[in-house]
Amino acid sequence: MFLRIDHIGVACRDLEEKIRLFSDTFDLTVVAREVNEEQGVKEAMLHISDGEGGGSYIQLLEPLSEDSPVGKFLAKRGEGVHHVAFGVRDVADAMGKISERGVRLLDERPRHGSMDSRIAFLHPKDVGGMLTELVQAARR
Ligand code: CMX
Ligand code: CO
Repeated sequence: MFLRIDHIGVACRDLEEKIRLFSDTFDLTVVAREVNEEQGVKEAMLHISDGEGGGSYIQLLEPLSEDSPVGKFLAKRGEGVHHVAFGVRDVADAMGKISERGVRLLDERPRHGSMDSRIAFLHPKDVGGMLTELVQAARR
């Protein structure tokens, strides 16, 4: 079902500071920056490599408000890995299969993600405590 790891999402208090840290430490380049109001984040994608169906990235996330998913996470757990995102060929198809296997979906239908991808989240309590995102990358 999974093509590759699309990205690791990292919760940050200060996006610009963490962009400098990750790009300087690992020689990574920012390939996209956006504000996603629906997800409550200001974010940057740092490119690692290209693979089947899309690339692999580190996604740095700063919350737009304290009551957003990343805002709550920072208050509860502090900075660090927030979620793991897997690349799939067809996000709606993957959502259907995973839901039939008893895992709760946090999204009823795919939403807009970074770089025009289509995304959906799975409940962390049903995936061993790991907040999991499915990503169908935009066609290039
Ligand atoms: N990883 C693992 N577990 C997590 C978690 C995370 N990132 N966030 C919350 N949890 C756990 C909590 O610790 C809590 O467990 P306990 O009951 O044992 O304490 C449980 O899940 C419920 O958490 P909560 O704080 O009561 O509930 P929230 O209102 O914070 O909701 C969640 C949690 C996962 C449902 C919500 O964050 C969500 O819908 N996330 C999906 C959307 C998202 O994260 N968007 C930002 C990223 C956007 C992007 O990648 O593009
Ligand atoms: Co993500």
